[in-house]
Order: sequence, then structure tokens, then C-alpha cells
Amino acid sequence: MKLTEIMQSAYGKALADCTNEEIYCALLHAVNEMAAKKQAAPAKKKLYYISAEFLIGKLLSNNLINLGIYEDVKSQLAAAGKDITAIEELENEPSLGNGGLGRLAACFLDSIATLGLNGDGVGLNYHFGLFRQVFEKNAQTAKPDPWITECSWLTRTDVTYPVKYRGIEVTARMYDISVTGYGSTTNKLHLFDVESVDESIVKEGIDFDKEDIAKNLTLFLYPDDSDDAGRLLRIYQQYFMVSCAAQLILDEAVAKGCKLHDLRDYAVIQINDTHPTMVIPELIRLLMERGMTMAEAIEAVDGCCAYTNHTILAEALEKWPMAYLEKAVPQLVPIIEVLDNRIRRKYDDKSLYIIDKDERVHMAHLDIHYCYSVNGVASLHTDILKENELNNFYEIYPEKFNNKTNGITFRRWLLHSNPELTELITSLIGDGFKKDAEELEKLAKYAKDPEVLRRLLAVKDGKKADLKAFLQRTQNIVINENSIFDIQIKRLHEYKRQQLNALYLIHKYLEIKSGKKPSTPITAIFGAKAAPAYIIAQDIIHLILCLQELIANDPEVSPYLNVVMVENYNVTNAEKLIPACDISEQISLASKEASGTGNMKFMLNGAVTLGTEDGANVEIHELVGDDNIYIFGDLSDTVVKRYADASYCAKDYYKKNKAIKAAVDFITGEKLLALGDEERLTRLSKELIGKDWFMTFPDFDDYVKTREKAYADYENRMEWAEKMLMNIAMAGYFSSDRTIAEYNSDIWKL
Ligand code: 26Q
Repeated sequence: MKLTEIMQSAYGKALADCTNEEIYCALLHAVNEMAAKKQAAPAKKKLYYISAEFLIGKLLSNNLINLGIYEDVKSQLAAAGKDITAIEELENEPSLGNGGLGRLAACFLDSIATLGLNGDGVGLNYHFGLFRQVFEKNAQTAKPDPWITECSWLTRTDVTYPVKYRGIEVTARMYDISVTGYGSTTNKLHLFDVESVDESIVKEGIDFDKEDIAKNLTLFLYPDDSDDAGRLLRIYQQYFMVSCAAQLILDEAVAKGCKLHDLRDYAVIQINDTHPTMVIPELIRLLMERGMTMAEAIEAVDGCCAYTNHTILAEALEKWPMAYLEKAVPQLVPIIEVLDNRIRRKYDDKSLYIIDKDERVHMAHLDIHYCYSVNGVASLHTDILKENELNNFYEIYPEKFNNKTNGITFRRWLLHSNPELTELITSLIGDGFKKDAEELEKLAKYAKDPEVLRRLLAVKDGKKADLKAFLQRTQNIVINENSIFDIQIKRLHEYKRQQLNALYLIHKYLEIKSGKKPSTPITAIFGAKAAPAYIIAQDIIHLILCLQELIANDPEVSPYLNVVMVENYNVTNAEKLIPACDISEQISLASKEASGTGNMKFMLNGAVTLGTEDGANVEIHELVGDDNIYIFGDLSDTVVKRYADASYCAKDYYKKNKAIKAAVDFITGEKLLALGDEERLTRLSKELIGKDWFMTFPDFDDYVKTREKAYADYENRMEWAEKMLMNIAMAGYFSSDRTIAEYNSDIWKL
């Protein structure tokens, strides 16, 4: 790629005279052209990864890396006095996801393309994404997060489909984003948009008319679903997504010679959690429209769909009232009834039914009965599905259940976000690990090499300085780069237990006040968005922001401890935070976090995990061994039993444990009340003392003890560096290339 020529022909001027905006646009077009040339020839069988979320992050540098031209472009720019990072920063990050599930989908697209597999993503083109988080008066407010600009990665296609609802028909149009594989072929992410979308209906914050679906369908991801109108809109959105997907799938299959009854030879559909579940009855409906009987259509769809479960939390398992489906998509109702009847005729066990006695449709049940594969996302999670949560289904379909431990793409989470570490690794073991991640294990032989360990520490220090500069520039926050960076970044949810972290920080604050000062200062960093309707989650954010303010203004404490909550946590922030981290907080209540993928990104960047035996932490622990991880807390069996026999009483712990009482009382003490909102702080404290549904108190003492041990160990820099190195060395297993190779060999068989 010759940048001077590209700029000359696009703008008629020299590279040095172009604005960063012009360069960004020209690069985008050049990359898209290169990517288009790398499209693979269509193969007979194709994977469709349908997901309501694709948290793809910024694409410019990722695409340059995958096309193998990043270094070249960077130096051509530098020669003209241009800085590639400044150009990268012009790109808006599309916030097309909530968190883990959406980011996983993005990592998977990268690996599917990299492995040269014939597979595209299918999702929705939300104009304002999830929401942009802004802190005002120590609380979260939500604003629209527009990302589509004139110069965008979206390409408008000529593909349009009608989508019918009760009483209204809308037109969908397909937009494409190229997915470049690393040194490999290019695939597509298809994002469907409603033609009649109207951005101007968004009023205060993220409020808009939820009834006007022709205008609002693709404005936001998961609009507030705490009221009926919001829940109904979610059904409209899901149906829009799957109807477009199903029409695309059938059109592409037929174009390749499919006779429809043999659909399974042309298409495999991965259903990412239950959000795209309606694709099953929709495909059946469309096949009937094309002349099949219902029995034939059900038979044709059999063997096409596979389902991934990402949660065991009851409240996240979608159950839609039949009345909602009647109202929005009546055409699916008779099909879902037949699908349910077939199960009723076969089994007496009512817990297996798709439609329950309250006339609610259990989307996961529909998936399990009518998909040929059901997978969990980490080995503990899959075991819990088999033995507890979905045991009745496992008994009848043992052959369907399988585990696919999640993974992450090393292109984004190492090569792009941490070029300094990439270079160090390459200088030691060559660059084979870029294609075969397990080669990272070759690093283990340097575990006792002081020279290597010193270089590793120097890389970490550099990334900490980078993060400091980034936070100062973008958020006006100043941190101490010589402190321990202890980071918890993920969606805000009680089961992830940001509140446990906050209780520790209060405890630490009180200790420092009483004269016990840490040897090395600590910077505790949070990043988290909370669903607007999730009140307690908002309260936890409020607590953290109040603590941040309290400590920042306390000269007795702030030299030793600081709390920082990063605003609008997203992929771009994560790319700066993760390489700079010393201690990775993965402290969910055991059994509740299906996998976690941030834990893998941190490990790969040489952070040491402080975590419970939950999700993929279990597998990280097995790989790195006891010496290179800090594990605390009750095990999942204990937790599951405690829920089953309802034996947990938070108040007992509160009364008996002085440290817990002191920390909890502090939430409603005069210091925080002077800064914060009494209603929020009182509600949170009551919730903890009266319920503590995610059992922070039983784990509190062990958490404090283990976190202190980690801080003490940090003092021995060489031993700490050895732990860092061993984490990097063992991270290869968590490459999404491995995960996708397993999906392909066990499920997709492309
Ligand atoms: C459901 C019903 C109504 C409204 C919203 C939802 C909803 C939305 C998003 C339910 C779930 C989600 C997202 C779930 C998610 O991100 N799960 C995470 O998936 C990761 C990838 O597998 C795992 O690593 C995490 O452990 C899991 O929490």
C-alpha cells in the first residue's frame, strides 16, 4: 500500500498536507478494497453465527494487523510526520454489545476468518449502540452512543427483505462489515437495519417512543426492558434479526443448489444464547411458505441449529409470554405450539415443556429440543448445566451436550493492544505463537532468567505509564504509575461482586486511617456499565464513585490508596487497561460466572488473577498452578447447596464479623452520606445486610487475606515477574483459534 499515491489520488495533495480525518477515510477505503480481494470462494456448507451482540471494537488497526500491513502503514505515516495512534483515535467504537457475549462473538468472527472457515456473522445495526455512560453527581447517566459516520466500515448492500408483524410490515436492508482474517481470507458481518429507522425520535437521554417500531427497531441494543413496551420491543427486534437471517440463509442455500429438504448440507446456524431462538420457528415458517408441510419443514431444520448457553442466572433465561408473541409475531405462534406438542406427547415431565403452565415460552427449552448441539462456555459451567441446571434435558439428550471453553483473539488482545510485549515474546521464542498460540509455552523456560524477567517488568511499567497518560488525556484522572494496578472491568452485576471489591476498599481505607499503611500504594480501578433499570447496580456504581471522591480528597489516605472508576468502559478502554494491569479481579460468586473472558485477556498480558474457582478461572488455575494465581472463597458445590437449603443468613455474618460490620456501616456513615445520595446508600446497605443474595460476606475474610497476600508477594519483584511470565506462557489454550477449531470439528464440520 502506497499512502502517498492513495492520498494524491483521493485528495490531490501530499500525505503530509492531509488531515488525520482524510487519512483515516482513505485508509478505511484502501483496507476495504484489500479485504474484498481476499474473499474466499463460496463453499457448499456455511456457518451463520447469529447474535444480538457483536462488540467488535475499533477496526482500523485490527484490520491493518490482520492484513499484515500495520508496520508498513505506521512507518509511511511517521515519515510524513503523522502519528497512527492519533488517526486510530478518530474512529468511533460501535457499542453493539453489553459485554462478554458480544465480545466473544467478535473474537469468534476473527478466528473463523483466520482459520479460513466459511462463516459469517448476522446481527443488527443499532444506530446508538447500548448507551454511552456519563458520570454526573457520582452516578451513571445514559446517553445515546452514535457511531455511524460518513466514513464508516459499514457497506450498504442491495439485499432487502420484508419483515411482517401483526398489522405492520417493515423493510430490512443488509449492511456489511468485512471481517479480515489474520494472514487469511475475509468473511462478513451482516448487520440488518430497518429502512424506516428515525434517529430523531430519541428524546431525553435514551428515551424514545417504544411503540413506533418502524422507526425505533434498530436504534438501541436492548432498550430498557423493565416495562411491557420495552419487553415487547425486544421481541420485535429479535424477530427482525432472525427473519432477516433466515431469509438470507435460504436465499444463499438455494443459490448454491439446495433443494431445501437438504438444508443441513448447506447451512449450520450457531444460536448465541437464546436471543436468536426464534430463527427455528421462522425457518420452519419460511419453508412452509415455499411449499413444505410443517412436518417436512421441522425435519428439514433438524440438524441445522446449534445452541450456546452463556448463563445459569434464572433472570437472564428468556421466557416470553405467549400473549407478547401473539401481539407481535402471531405467525410463529401455531408453529411454536406444534413444536411444544411434540414434546408433550413424548414426555410427562412438565419441566421439559416449551410452553409452561403460565403460557410463557421458554426459549432455552425450544433450543435444546430442536438443536443438535448444546454447549456451555467453560468446563465448570458445562458440568453445572449437565448436573444441575439442565439435568433433566441432559438425561434425555446426553449426546447433545458439549463444552467449548471460551477464547479470545490474540490479534486484538496481544498484538494490537500490547506491541511491546509482543516484541519481547518474539525476541525470545520467535513469532510462531502468532499462528499457533500454544507455542507461548516455550516462554516457561525463561521463568528463572533475571534478564528476561527484568525486561518483562519494564514492558509492564511502560504500559502502566501509557495508561496513566491515557486516563489523564481522556478522563482527566491522574494516577500513580508506581502503584499496584488492581483492576476489575466487566458489566456491573451483583453476581460479579463489584460490591465485594468495594467492601475490601473500605476496609483498607479504615486500616490506613488507623495507621496500617501498604508498602506499595494501590490503585483500584473499575470499569462497568449497569443496565439503566438495574437499581442496585446503579447504587454500587454510586458507592464506588463516592469512595473515589472521598479518598482523592483525603491526604492521609490518597498517597497509599486510590479508587478510580473509568467512565464509559468499552473495548477501546479495555485495550489500554488490560496491558497495564498487575492484579486481575475475577471475584464472581462460584457457579455464577459462566466463563469470563476478561480473565483470559489479563493473563495473556501478564496480570495475575485474584479470583474464585468459577468459570474459566478454574481452567486458568489448573494451567498455571497454585503458585501463579490467588484463589479464594467457597467452591461452587458449597454455594449450590447453600442456595438449595436456603441456609444463608447475611445478618448473622454482619453481626458476628467485626470487619464486615465496620465496612458495611461505613456505607451509611457520615463520611459517605456527606458526599452521596442517602436513598441509594441506604438501599445498598439494606440489601447487603438483609439479603446479600450473591454471598459476599461468607467470602469476605478469605478475600481480604488473599488480596493482602498478593500485595505482599508483589513486593518481591523477581518472584512476581515469574508469576507474570508463567501466566503468559500458559495463556495459549485460551486463544479463540483453539475454541473455533473445536466448534468446527465437533459441531459445524465445515
Ligand atoms: C435477556 C433477557 C432480556 C434482556 C436481556 C437479556 C440478556 C442480555 C445480555 C441476557 C444476557 C446477556 C449477556 C450475557 C453475557 O454476556 N454473558 C457472558 O457471556 C460470556 C461469553 O460466554 C461469558 O464469558 C460470561 O461469563 C457471561 O456472563
